[in-house]
Amino acid sequence: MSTGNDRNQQLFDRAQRSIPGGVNSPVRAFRSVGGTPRFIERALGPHFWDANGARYIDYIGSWGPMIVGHTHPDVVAAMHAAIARGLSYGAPTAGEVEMAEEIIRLVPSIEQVRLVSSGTEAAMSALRLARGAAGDGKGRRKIIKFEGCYHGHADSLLVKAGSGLLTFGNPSSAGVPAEITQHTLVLDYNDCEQLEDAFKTHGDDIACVMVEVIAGNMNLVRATPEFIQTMRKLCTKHGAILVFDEVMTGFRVALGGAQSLYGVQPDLTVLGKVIGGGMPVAAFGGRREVMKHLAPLGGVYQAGTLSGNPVAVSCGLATLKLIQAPGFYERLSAQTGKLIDGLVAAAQIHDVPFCGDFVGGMFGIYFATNVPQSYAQIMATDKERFNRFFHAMLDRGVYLAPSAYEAGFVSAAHDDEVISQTLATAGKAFAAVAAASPR
Ligand code: KE4
Repeated sequence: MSTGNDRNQQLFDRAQRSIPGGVNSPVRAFRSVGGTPRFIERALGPHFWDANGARYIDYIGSWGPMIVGHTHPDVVAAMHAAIARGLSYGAPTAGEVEMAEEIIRLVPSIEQVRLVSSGTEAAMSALRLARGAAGDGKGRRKIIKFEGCYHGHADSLLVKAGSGLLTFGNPSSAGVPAEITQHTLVLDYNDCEQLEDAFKTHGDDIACVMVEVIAGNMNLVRATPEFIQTMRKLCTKHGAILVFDEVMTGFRVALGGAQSLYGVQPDLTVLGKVIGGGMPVAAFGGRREVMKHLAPLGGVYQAGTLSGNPVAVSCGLATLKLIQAPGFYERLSAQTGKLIDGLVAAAQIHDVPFCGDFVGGMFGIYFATNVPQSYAQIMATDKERFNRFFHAMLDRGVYLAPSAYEAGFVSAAHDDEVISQTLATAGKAFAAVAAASPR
């Protein structure tokens, strides 16, 4: 039991009696960084407050959705109006059509789209659709994903690399039978040669390649343009479906997502986070030729009680409207750049090996000399120094992602004052890191 008057610890002790690990999503338990998770009571703009009333500058933004800042008045007003009309009908609504049309207009590779309630559900459904539609609708079983990329927790995607290169994957979670993962090939991110070899060996059996074009689940790691162009070329040649998982990067790194930055069109795109603005809205969509295989038109089944929920969609639509303001992404990118440049400068003053990278409103920070370009290089970064830095920042009111292997997020509400407060705090945090672990 907790002692003292730390409400976070009291709530955490209580939560662990009724919820496994005391949380509803594992990363929130602080197991990677240690310490007591903060139970958040309210949020506004770039800040949120914990159960002790302590204020933090928030750099997780609910892991991406809160791109316009917390409790934006336009978003709150839109939701209040929707709530007053009813919460859920289980029947189509005009708002869903408007949302679908907005997504199609903003993401040119998407000709038709289906709304669901989570990124996991969207990625799982896109995978099933790809398997059903591949090979001109004859269907295929094998899929390719990449080590370090996360696409939610559907069984086929909870896979770690096979024992040798080009051997099919093994479950990365208990409860997933090997029969489920035997068709999943896990390759190295940014390794074009492996990709070429995989298609040489399995080409016409491959249903799809699923990738985070800018990976955000092994910290931030950019795909090389060659890597993405190679997978586009190979999928086209072999009749495989190319799936971009843009749950995190969609409307986060640019209005058109990562695919607009790389100039490569996938066959399917998976979306989430920002399109819900903090409410449970996700989506998968793409070429009409592929989407026509989805029920009720085709044989690939997918369904959902709360898919396209009117209150959630009202939040998403209000968010999508705000991010289309002229100069939104230029301003967002400028603020993220000030953050990263300032952190790098602060680390240099204290002689701490550190670097950073960012794309739009998404960033990676690394206790390493060079920006990592692969899963192996991410794994070689200094986790202990990250954890020290994390707590030194948290204790001073700056909340970073509680893991060295997650990306961070800036919102439109992170103005110059907030960024300069963050950098002043970072100076103290890097001093603490240097004192605790001199080079
Ligand atoms: P959800 O089921 O959590 O909505 O989305 C799964 C998902 C799919 N694809 C990508 C690229 C994702 O980043 C995610 C979820 N991202 C994590 C952050 N690493 C969500 C945070 C969490 O798991 O609590």
